[in-house]
Amino acid sequence: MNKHGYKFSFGPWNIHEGADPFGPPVRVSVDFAEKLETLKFLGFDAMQFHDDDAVPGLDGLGPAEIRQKAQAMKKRLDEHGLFAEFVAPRLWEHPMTIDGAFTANDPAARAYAAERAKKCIDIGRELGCNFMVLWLAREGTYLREAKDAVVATQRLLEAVDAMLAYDPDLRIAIEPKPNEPMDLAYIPTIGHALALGARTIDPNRVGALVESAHAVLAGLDPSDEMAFALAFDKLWGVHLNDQNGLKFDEDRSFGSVDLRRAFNQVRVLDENRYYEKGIVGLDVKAIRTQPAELATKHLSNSLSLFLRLVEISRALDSQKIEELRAARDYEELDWLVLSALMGG
Ligand code: 3MF
Ligand code: MG
Repeated sequence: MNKHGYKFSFGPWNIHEGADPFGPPVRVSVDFAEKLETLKFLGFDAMQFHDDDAVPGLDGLGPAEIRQKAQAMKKRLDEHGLFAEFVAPRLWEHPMTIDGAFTANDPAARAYAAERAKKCIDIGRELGCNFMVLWLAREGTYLREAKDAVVATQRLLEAVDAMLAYDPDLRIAIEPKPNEPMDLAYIPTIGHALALGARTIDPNRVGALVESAHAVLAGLDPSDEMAFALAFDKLWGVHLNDQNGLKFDEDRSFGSVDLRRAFNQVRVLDENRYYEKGIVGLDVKAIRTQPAELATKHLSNSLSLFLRLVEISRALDSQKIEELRAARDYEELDWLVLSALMGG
């Protein structure tokens, strides 16, 4: 398949059993080996990892065991001609992280988070991947008075500094999200992520990852969030998906809700040569009604849609667009884009 210069990834959590807060799993769980085969079969290039996707049960393991298991995972990836795009510390499932990880009020919980982050970095090193994505899941509050937001922000900065100091080769992309699982998160937008990065001990090693649905949940346009990071060379990752308004995090197939919004994300990435800079990551889930044997179409559809939109974007008449901008005829420009999306 001609991928127009792009490389694609997804994470093992994107092949999902379909459980939601109101009902149990509806699909059998697929083991990691099969997910790896599927990734390769569908034409993806890289796997996204949480630390415990790469080394299950790592909280109960010592450093030597963790290293050994991570090396075994690296071998499996190599055998498939795949690589790890990033390793993300899963700092939201362990009982110690109930009140947040780096911003927990309990010092023992913060110490747990710091140790877990180091284990994640160790795993990345063994996977040949010095790139961490940091989704700050529970760093926020259910009620505002529960934590001091200024202290919490300083604690996040200290935590990122500690990770940068632990490994001089590490690069971190912060993945903002405004809510869920918390009511209010401390790092809700790309602006927050980049401001935090700018105050660390090594700003050159901190960037951002934009997830389409997270931007929509913040009431923002994903392509503008991407553009803001691209303007400063800080867009180091994307999680493409879609989201129908201000609801729970839906992780719908890319472009399935708002095709034009998807088009504008592809366009800003393509016009800024993102294919030379990063991987096109998906963070999509099959809807719960999808039968188990048909539960990878959200992945293949998202990838195909991205490539179709690249073609549409590249085929647009750029001279015509410049003329319409100069004439301020944005209604005609609107029609040009809509016509292209409807097939010309
Ligand atoms: C939650 C997310 C996360 C992150 C992942 C990698 C579980 O809304 O998007 O997926 O993408 O933890 O950082
Ligand atoms: Mg994500």
